[in-house]
Amino acid sequence: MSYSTSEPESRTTSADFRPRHGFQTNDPVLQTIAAKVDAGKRLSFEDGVALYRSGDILAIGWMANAVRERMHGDIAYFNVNRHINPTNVCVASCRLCAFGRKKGEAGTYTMALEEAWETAGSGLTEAVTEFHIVGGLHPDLPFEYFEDLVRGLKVRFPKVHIKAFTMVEVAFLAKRGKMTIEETLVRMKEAGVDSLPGGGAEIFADRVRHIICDHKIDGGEWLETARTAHRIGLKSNATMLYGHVENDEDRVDHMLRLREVQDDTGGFQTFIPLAFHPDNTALAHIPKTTGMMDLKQIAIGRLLLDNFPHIKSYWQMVSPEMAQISLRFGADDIDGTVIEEKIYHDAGATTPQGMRRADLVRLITEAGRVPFERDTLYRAVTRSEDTFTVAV
Ligand code: V47
Repeated sequence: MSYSTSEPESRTTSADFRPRHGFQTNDPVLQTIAAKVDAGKRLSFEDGVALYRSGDILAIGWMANAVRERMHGDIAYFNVNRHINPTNVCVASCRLCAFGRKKGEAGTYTMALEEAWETAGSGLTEAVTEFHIVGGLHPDLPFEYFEDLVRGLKVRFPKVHIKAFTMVEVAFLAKRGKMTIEETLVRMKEAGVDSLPGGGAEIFADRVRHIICDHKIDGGEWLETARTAHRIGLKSNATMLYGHVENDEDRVDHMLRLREVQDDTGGFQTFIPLAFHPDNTALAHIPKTTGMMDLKQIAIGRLLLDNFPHIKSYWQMVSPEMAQISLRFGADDIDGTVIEEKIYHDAGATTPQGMRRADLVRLITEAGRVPFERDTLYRAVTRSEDTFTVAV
């Protein structure tokens, strides 16, 4: 298959945007927030908390949908991607995680480079445009392993965008390799990393991080690593893990800290709220998130993060059905084909491992949106029988 791409600006419809339905709520707090949203004014910390405390999901969804349609019209983005997790060996022991395992424990794996390259090409029935690569913090793998992994992928799949390594992995590899964050990112970029995924952000508040991931870099270090990536020209995403021990204030604080960095760098592309999956983790006693919370999270993300171009409802995480409905509650992206997912499936996810391109198109179309195949940088992908082109 072949593909080509075009610039995203041409697809916005802000000039002629008019909400299609009237806004209704009896809640005076939401009415005040709606007036701000309508005027394009930035929402405050207190507004964010008030949105979480409200049960009026239709009013919240209406506002988020209005913003989403102002930015993207009816377009809903998806991509054809493949996840690769080179190792599950991890020194961190995060309570939130069911994927990572200590060295020597049962069930550990580390891909040889040949195996990783072979995995990249397997299940490739629809010509992926992105490899999404994240893994454990392996105590012994040298930095060169990751450089060689990326270089080898670029040689074998020169057209495929490599979105690789979370801020947490970058900081870990920097420390182990006795390099600065910037040196590490520059070497990764030279090897062929094109952008960074948004993982490892969890919740920035120290109190929460101490409970769910106390061996990881702290929130300030995550944000500083993102700033550095953006400064050297690497775009990234940003995630937020919700539905565990955090409260409304922690979530709002997390998003406002992201918004602050984005004001300075403009380097974030997409915000991805991730619903916590408790099975097989040290926090297995925590109940799974509910539909109400999942929808609210997407909508509030869209409303608070006024400087983020995209909000993704990751179908693997919230289910294809919920991702589809999210396209009317603030989301403009549902992620991609994925092909092989390990992190959530180890934590009890019952979603499929991957979806076909046609399934994603159907989900979007039935939501009354217009499916738009994007590459990682949101350029249009045009496919022909046996190849694809990205308009630049
Ligand atoms: O960083 C780990 C989370 C993240 C669990 O950038 C868990 O396009 C829920 O970041 N329950 C990795 N979440 C995934 C990720 C991601 C996914 C899709 C797209 C993009 C993107 C990024 O998954 C981790 C962590 O925050 N995670 N364990 C769990 N039990």
